[in-house]
Amino acid sequence: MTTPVKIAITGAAGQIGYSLLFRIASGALFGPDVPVQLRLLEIPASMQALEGVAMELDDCAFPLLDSVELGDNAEHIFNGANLALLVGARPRSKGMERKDLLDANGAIFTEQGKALNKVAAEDVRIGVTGNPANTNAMIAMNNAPDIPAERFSALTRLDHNRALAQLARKTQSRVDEITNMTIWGNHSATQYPDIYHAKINGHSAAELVEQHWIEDDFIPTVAQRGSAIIEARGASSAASAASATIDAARDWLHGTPEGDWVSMAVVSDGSYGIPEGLMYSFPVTTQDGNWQIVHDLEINDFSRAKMDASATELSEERDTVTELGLA
Ligand code: NAX
Repeated sequence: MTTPVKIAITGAAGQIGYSLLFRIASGALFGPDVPVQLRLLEIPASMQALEGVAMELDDCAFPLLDSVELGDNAEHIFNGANLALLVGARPRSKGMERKDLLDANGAIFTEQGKALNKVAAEDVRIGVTGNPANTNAMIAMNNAPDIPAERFSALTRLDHNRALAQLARKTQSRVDEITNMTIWGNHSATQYPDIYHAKINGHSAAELVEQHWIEDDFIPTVAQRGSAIIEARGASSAASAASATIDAARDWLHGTPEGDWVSMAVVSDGSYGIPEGLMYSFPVTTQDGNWQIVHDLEINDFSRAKMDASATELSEERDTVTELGLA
């Protein structure tokens, strides 16, 4: 029998967790032949809810679900994890300043980075969905000195998928006819969805749409999609965020198709003038669980300004967490 993969998931009793666990247990991430062991982390106050979720996992009788471990201790849950999906985070509550949010989450991701450093498997990959995802991932990375920095990534795949869907709708094409979409920067309102390199059936996407659509419709719709969903649903994106978390991990581990790339927030090596060490979303190709930033793309002035604005925001977040002693 194939050795089961150990997947640690934090915030497992939350809304994203409620979609994510069942899809992973049914084989959506590792395919129909690989058994999975779920190791689920929650805070003490949510352990009872997590037990309910685990009962439902039992009741699905998933053939691929080898075991489920629940706990509120990061070192216990991360023990031996091959993949850690860090979804749980402290949400912004009323009256909370950005700095307070970074502080509260910094404490969580400092502790989890240290725990991963101590007990995760040699081959661990760590995907951060919990917001502010880019900076949380940077904090975890900086607190795990024995894990290579390239093993950390923050989720901008939901933004990437949203961009594909909007472009497909506008051009009356199918999402699988679109390649080379890019999200640059932070998973926040400053993100820059870039279609200047995207292709639809091999043709330049930017030539098929008007510039004013890109500026006045496409970019704001993608960047503000999360708020639009909260407005409509009364709750933040959950199933789509879970789906993107799976897409991101699957493509990271199993590779991108020839000629295409995906967007992942990864540690900057200074490519495209983005300050080193920031967790910034780039176009990347992946192979055998490793990613590489796509180099030498031509960047026009419009793109440059937007890429820099998002880098500035991430630098400010980094300054704040550095002042707080978290990174
Ligand atoms: P929920 O509030 O429904 O669930 C979060 C869960 O995390 C809760 O059950 C909570 O008890 C748990 N938790 C909090 N601190 C924890 C800790 N230290 N260890 C373990 N568990 C902990 O939020 P949900 O809608 O599931 O969203 C989860 C996170 O994803 C949020 O930070 C959210 O902002 C973020 N998102 C990120 C997206 C992205 O594209 N990167 C998009 C969707 C989503 O907004």
